[in-house]
Amino acid sequence: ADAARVPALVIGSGYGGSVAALRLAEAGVDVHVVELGMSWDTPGPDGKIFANTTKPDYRSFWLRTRTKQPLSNFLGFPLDKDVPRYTGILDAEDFAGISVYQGRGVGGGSLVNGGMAVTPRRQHFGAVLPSVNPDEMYDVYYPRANAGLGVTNVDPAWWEGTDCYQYARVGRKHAQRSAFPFVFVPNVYDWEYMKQEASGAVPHSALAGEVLYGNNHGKKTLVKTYLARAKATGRVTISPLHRVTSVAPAGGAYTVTMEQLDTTGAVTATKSVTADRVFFAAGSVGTSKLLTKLKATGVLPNLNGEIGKGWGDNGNVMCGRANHLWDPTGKLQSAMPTAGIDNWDAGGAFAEVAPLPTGIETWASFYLSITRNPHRAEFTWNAGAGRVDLSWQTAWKQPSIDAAKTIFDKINAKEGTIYRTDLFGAYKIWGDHLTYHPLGGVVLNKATDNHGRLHGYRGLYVMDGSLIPGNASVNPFVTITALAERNIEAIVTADL
Ligand code: FAE
Repeated sequence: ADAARVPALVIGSGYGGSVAALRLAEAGVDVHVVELGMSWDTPGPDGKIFANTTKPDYRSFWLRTRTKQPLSNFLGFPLDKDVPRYTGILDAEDFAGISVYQGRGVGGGSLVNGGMAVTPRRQHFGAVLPSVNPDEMYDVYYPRANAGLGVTNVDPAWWEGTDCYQYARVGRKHAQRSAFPFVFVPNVYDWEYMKQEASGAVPHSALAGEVLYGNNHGKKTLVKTYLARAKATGRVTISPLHRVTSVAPAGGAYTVTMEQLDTTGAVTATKSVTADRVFFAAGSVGTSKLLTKLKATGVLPNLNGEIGKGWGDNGNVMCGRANHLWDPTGKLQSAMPTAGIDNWDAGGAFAEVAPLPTGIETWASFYLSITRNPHRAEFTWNAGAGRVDLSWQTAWKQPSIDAAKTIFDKINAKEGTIYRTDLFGAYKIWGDHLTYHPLGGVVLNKATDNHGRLHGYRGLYVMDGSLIPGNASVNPFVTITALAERNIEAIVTADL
């Protein structure tokens, strides 16, 4: 990390950063990746690298002394508990009106996410990325991204018979009885591994509920796909536990300043590197916060007025339904979702049939809905507090709740069932306090050109979810990856 000069520095090792690192290295460029979180490669005292979803511990949360579980309550009992402050894997980053969940570590969000790898329906793409030619995306870059990520479909015959997807079959039955389209969704999980979990041949991973705090076996994270290929080029180095704090012009290149952290989050060193080109891939929130601060504090004054704008939550809202006693969802639930209810065109909602892997029968159906929510928030520099604020308001979730109700009010009426009121505390039906899918803040073709080159500075690029203006109509990482593949190809061809 102390090397005086690097040709390319990538900030962050999630989807955008991993694609950039691989393609630059393949083009013969030496790449230095700087990652805020840890390199998750060392087992803890229990012999496992990652903690279980049902038993959060010091590894689970980013610099918190108490867990902040997305489902905070169960049957009236609060679930959160004290944990030692540690550079753990899941960040619940609190802004005034919303908590934004993000992965922390080498591999970014791929470490903690559900692996749902969804390509938006083509007729919706114009609303997702209006300035991008859909032909090139659907002919070239979506296929390239899906191949690079290792996306595949569950074997439908196995899915029909296995105990661990009973909850999804119940979800299908209810969707179909209310005449909603029920769609299978691809995933990056290794299905052969999951079959062996189910037959007892290998250690349980998805079938042990491993997802939110990392997955010890079957999920093909970026560490196993793009980052493995990037490392194999011999041109990529990664510095974990380093936080980039500044990128300043320095005679045609850039001085990148970073803080090294220990596992309590304390800064142990401050370093700087000169980079010819800098690729911002710190995620929608990370990249937006950095650029908003650097513009406002006069470090990068030529960035344009679009910096920090166009942020959305992908319309995320959660809810549970209480099923009848004769309709159990199963005590064994695979943590990797495989299906959704698509009411996007009629009601503005796509509902993932999500697992509730508690290890006991809950008679609950649980859903994460992605909805068409028109609200867009802005990041601004708060000079007094020395931090970046986000203008999102909790009340802005109402259009998302209304959209989700187009599905679940109908299903409840048909089935004679009700919403669960015990999952988010205080008789709340809707999980409207959070998002898993931050998008936007440095929107493509506004804050950058149509390929992610930041306006105002040669050699500065944005590669991550901050380019997508707030909504992807489905789970976002395939689109983030495909857009990064498209943009880096243009940059390698024209700029290097
Ligand atoms: P991301 O993957 O967040 O990577 C950014 C990286 O930059 C992180 O590793 C940060 O630690 C690092 N970083 C941040 N600030 C700095 C800094 N100052 N210096 C150095 N490094 C920094 O960004 N999406 C799906 O498509 N399907 C799913 O099933 C799904 N499930 C999800 C479940 C959960 C619980 C969560 C939290 C997210 C889920 N997502 C899912 C969303 C998906 O993981 C997310 O859209 C992508 O990870 C975003 O990719 P980026 O490359 O934008």
